[in-house]
Amino acid sequence: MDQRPDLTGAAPEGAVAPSSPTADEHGHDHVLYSVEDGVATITLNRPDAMNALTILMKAALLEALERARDDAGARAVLLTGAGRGFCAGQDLREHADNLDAGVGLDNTVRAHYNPIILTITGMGKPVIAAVNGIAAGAGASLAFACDFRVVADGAKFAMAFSGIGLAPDSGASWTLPRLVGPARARELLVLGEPVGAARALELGMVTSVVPAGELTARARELAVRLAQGPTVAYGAIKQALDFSAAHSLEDSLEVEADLQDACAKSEDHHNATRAFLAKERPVFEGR
Ligand code: T3D
Repeated sequence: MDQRPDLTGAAPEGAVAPSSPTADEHGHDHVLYSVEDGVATITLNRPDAMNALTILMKAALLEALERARDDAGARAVLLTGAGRGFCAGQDLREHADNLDAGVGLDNTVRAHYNPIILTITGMGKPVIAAVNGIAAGAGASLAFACDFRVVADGAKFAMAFSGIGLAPDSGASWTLPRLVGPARARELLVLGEPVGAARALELGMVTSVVPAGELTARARELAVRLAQGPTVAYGAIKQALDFSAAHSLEDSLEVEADLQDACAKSEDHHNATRAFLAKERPVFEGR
């Protein structure tokens, strides 16, 4: 008999039907999505397990990120965790079951983590991580893939991969050196020591550290400000930086020229230029 756990999220016989495709057999939504003031908030919602990522949860997170990407009413995205953790990375209970069943990683890195990271980095609008507590393993990688990290003063980052005999995934080998430099990234990934919020700020891993009680308000403040900004230009800035990270100056100049042409066609650019000349404050509509 197949001993592998059912990772499809399908309800076992007799269970309450899920309330949505992202809910478990008890009707509990593992990822929440809401939009207010132009900001899509995505909340990892398995607080009892420090928001560790199961297959169901990874599928739900990817769905929420794609929804935010395609949502014209959302011009910035806020990613946070429910409870005292941001995200403890891969759910190790599910992982152990997979190891016992002889399926190893069950292709989850390629099937889930990679598309999640590419959807965050490829999002044509700013993504802010509101890091409310520990971000470990792939949970830290999720935060590193975002454009901004607003972090509660009690939060920590733990590059927990080596602690369980794994190498980094979810882009940490790409994002972390770009945040802290190659030598520090090597140290953090090999030694796997947790890094507190204040040290993370010193190292350049995070945008700002705020008192825990102010995290939601401060992260939202940044997100709302970004949601009122020139969305087309923000998307182009992200594309230009990602491209230049792996290309020559000559090639990057070409891409900058193309992106500038696209920005110059945006209504926001036309209106902001007129507003400057009229000595008025520009209002950006995100198009
Ligand atoms: O498929 C693949 O596996 C490949 C992908 C790998 C990517 C990765 O993310 S590898 C890294 C995996 N994550 C970790 O190694 C972190 C493991 N967790 C911890 O080290 C600690 O739990 C924390 C430092 C995150 C928090 O510590 P603490 O003392 O504040 O809380 P706790 O008591 O350890 O955890 C609270 C509960 O969350 C606890 O459940 P319980 O005992 O009350 O029922 C704990 O088991 C659960 N939990 C925490 N992390 C995970 C988890 N459950 C499943 N998976 C986890 N990753």
